[in-house]
Amino acid sequence: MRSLALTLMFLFAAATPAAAQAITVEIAWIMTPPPGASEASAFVTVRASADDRLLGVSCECAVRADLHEMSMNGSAMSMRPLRYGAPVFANAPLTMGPHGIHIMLTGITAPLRQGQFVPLRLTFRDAGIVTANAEVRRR
Ligand SMILES: [Cu+2]
Repeated sequence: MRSLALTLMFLFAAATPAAAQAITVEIAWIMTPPPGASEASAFVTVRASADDRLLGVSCECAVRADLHEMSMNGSAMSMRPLRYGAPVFANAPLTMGPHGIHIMLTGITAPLRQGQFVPLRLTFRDAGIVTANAEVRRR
């Protein structure tokens, strides 16, 4: 009986979220797509108080939001999906950019206008869902 109680204690401990994992969104923006475009790229810079992993993104502004990474394929840049997400280390922010990791918004559901703010839902392995208000801008 005693060992069952201990087991249960461990189970509850495991089910409790890691103490106050804090995510700070420092930058969040969406590159203004050309008129009529069905795709856009979004970028965030996030800091974590402990190692974490960005597993996925969603946005009401698009049918799909995927994590991509640009890489050199011979002499051409190409992008590939980050199937296992992107790590965020406690001592280094995750910094996205047009030539690196980005969020690919596919199937834009309404025009993204310059100056508009659009919520991005970021799902982290430990911190859970964090909403980032992304500004639509050129650069
Ligand atoms: Cu992409």
